[in-house]
Amino acid sequence: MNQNDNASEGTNQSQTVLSAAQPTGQLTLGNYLGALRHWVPLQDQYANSLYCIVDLHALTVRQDPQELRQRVMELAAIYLACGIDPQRSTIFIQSHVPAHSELNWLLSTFTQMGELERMTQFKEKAQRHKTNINAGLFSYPVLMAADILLYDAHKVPVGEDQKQHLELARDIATRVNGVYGKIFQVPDPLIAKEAARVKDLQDPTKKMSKSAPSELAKIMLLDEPAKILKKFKKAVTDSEGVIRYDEQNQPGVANLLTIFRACTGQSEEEALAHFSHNMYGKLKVETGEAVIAALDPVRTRYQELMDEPGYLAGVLKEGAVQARARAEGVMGRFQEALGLTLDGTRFGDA
Ligand code: ATP
Ligand code: LTN
Repeated sequence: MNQNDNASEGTNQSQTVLSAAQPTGQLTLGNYLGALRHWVPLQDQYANSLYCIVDLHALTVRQDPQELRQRVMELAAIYLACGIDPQRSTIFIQSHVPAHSELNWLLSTFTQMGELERMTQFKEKAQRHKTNINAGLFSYPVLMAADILLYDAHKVPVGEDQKQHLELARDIATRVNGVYGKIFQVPDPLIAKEAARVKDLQDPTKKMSKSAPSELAKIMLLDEPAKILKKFKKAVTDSEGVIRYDEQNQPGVANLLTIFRACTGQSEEEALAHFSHNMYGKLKVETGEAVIAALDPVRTRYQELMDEPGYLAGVLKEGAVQARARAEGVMGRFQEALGLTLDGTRFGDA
């Protein structure tokens, strides 16, 4: 992982890591290579890790309630199957910790409309959705800032597409601290050096997105091996006929090389040497095979976990209890600073 230039000082062991994904459908290979697979080793490097299932963010698109419940459990199983260890990390559902919504409101009063208007993800999504461009979609990054600032997170491992949202979280935290003294920890993004933006297999100028309408465009984490191979065989490349790493002119080939390297651990030189004198067919098949090998243990473990719904519920319940307790410190500090407490408390608090 690439430590941000502004990374704050301090030992890892006393720092907190937080990240999240939306329960909006099965995760893609992009989510895995750009984000989730990096979460696992961070558990060894940092004392505290929190991994959230952001169901409130998912509501920016209309969800079927039954399906949303199912997807939350599936995402919890994916977290565990990827190697997030509930003994060391707090795994929880965003809406089960009401402080996320409360902090979201408070932070929205420290966020300028113009800042949100500049968010490229909002602009893209607003264009794509066409209808139901709701205020939640617009203020989505404020809720994300709340997720992070609520736990004094130092490091936030995410894919490249979240960089702008992280910048906003930093700006909001710095702004609040400038007025009231140190209320929030200013978080640093942790963006992977490799595969931080896995591309769509049918349009390699776009990121691989779980909401892409074309099935062939995306590899889902739980796809059967035969399906994975088929999708790679149909991946869009170009007519150059040469395997080299040129993101500008050969984005499809560059994407396949990136995925191949992320799944095999090979350097750019090794991968290029491996495929020298070969045609695209071999690159596609071997990339597919490398992905199958990388995802196989995740799929197997996922299936075992989905047969244990009681265990999954227990992990999420314990996670919510831990997260609620942790959120109290920051919320108390901020409420006090804003003048929302009377005699140091809020009526109705225990
Ligand atoms: P959508 O694609 O539907 O907009 P998403 O997959 O981007 O949703 P999340 O599920 O919240 O949204 O993403 C979880 C993590 O995966 C985030 O850290 C995000 O940066 C990362 N990620 C998503 N897509 C990619 C990609 N194509 N390459 C690398 N990382 C990605
Ligand atoms: N916005 C992110 C998901 C997300 C997140 C977070 C990531 C919501 N809250 C807090 C890291 C930390 C996305 O769309 N990928």
